[in-house]
Amino acid sequence: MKEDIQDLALFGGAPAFAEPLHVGRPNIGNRERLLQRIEDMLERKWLTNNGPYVREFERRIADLVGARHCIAMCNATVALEIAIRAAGLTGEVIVPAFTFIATAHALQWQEITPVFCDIDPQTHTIDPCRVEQMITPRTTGIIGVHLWGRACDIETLEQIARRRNLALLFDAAHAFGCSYKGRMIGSFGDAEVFSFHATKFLNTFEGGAVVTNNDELAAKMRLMKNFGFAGQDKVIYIGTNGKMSEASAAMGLTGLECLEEFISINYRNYKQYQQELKGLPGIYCMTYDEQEPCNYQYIVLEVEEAEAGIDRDTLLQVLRAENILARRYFFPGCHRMEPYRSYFPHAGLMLPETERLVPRVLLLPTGTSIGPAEISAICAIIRSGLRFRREIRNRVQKRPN
Ligand code: T4K
Repeated sequence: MKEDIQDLALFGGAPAFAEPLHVGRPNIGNRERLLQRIEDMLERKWLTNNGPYVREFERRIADLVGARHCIAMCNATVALEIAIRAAGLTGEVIVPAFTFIATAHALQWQEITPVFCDIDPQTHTIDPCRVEQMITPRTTGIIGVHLWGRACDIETLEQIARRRNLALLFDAAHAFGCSYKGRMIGSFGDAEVFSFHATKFLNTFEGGAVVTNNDELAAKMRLMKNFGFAGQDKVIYIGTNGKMSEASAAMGLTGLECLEEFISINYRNYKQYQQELKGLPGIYCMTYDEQEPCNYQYIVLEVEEAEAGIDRDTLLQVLRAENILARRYFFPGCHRMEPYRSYFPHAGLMLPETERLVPRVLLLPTGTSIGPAEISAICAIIRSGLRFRREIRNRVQKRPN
């Protein structure tokens, strides 16, 4: 353990980890099962285009989340684009600025303006009270994001959408395996979109899916993800290539068999971080509602500089020097990235909670490739970071970037 200032890598000690510890390390699942599936796939010589693994994966996902339809896709960004188009969104759509850039880009890509809305500082999700204020005659929809797997205030968003006649979609990229008031995420709003990217709780290497109870929407999205084909020589709609491959679905099916294991490891890691960081001034480890099923995929700290005596970015440097590659998701907020910062240079004025949060959030490594000893070492380094904050601040200020 790093008890002394000389032990910290910033002050000449050896890094705590010889190999980097990443946020977002993939949960792999049972390799033998995966390789067997790949072997079968090669034998079958059916690699993509709605193959048997994709169909099975879609069925399993739909059953698990209690939705009538699951349409598997090549990634969540394309899935969002397709859901947005199929739902008929145009003009302006209200989204949180505190999300991964894909949520906003999926709109702008189709020349729909993302209107950035502030978040609730407790949940980090879109604030329904603010949503009402952002509606204009050009607004056609709302996209809520279940950030970190914690559901938006779905009920209130549904009421607003109904009352104002708006479409309601959810970016559920983080929320596979999570619930809202006892019901699995996946059947709310007009449609919800999961990501199965390598870094997600369940992964298909790259991948995503739209889940919906709306038959018409589902049929449209199935066409759209396959160039609009409604038969071998018949195209009836504009479409793109959003298909998931068989190898991806094989990975997803294998992961689905290991979900309980993934959750229990994530939960164990989460409880250990909570325990070991408890009571540290200015370090707040985000909590999950343990009454709701949840994937516990993200360990999210908020660093309150005034109390901790160290700011988030300095703490990040302390960790990085030790080969702990913590991340500042979702810094600096979509509204401060291009093209949005040029389009809406003053958007931040409408986003006080987002602006307050983005300099504070830090994500720590978790998942199946990290164990109790590593978490103890990470927490000890954070404690040392706070203990030696004055010396660290001087050292970091002197370092070139
Ligand atoms: N909506 C939301 C709210 C999202 O968070 C995302 C994606 C989307 C929509 C869109 O979903 P997809 O279209 O991607 O399905 C990563 C992911 O690429 C992205 O999927 C994810 N959110 C976002 C939060 O994180 P980057 O730019 O941070 O990726 P990168 O390469 O820096 O990797 C992240 C960390 O994961 C690093 O510490 C390294 C580690 N890693 C990554 C990969 C790919 C591994 O250890 N192994 C790997 O194979 O975006």
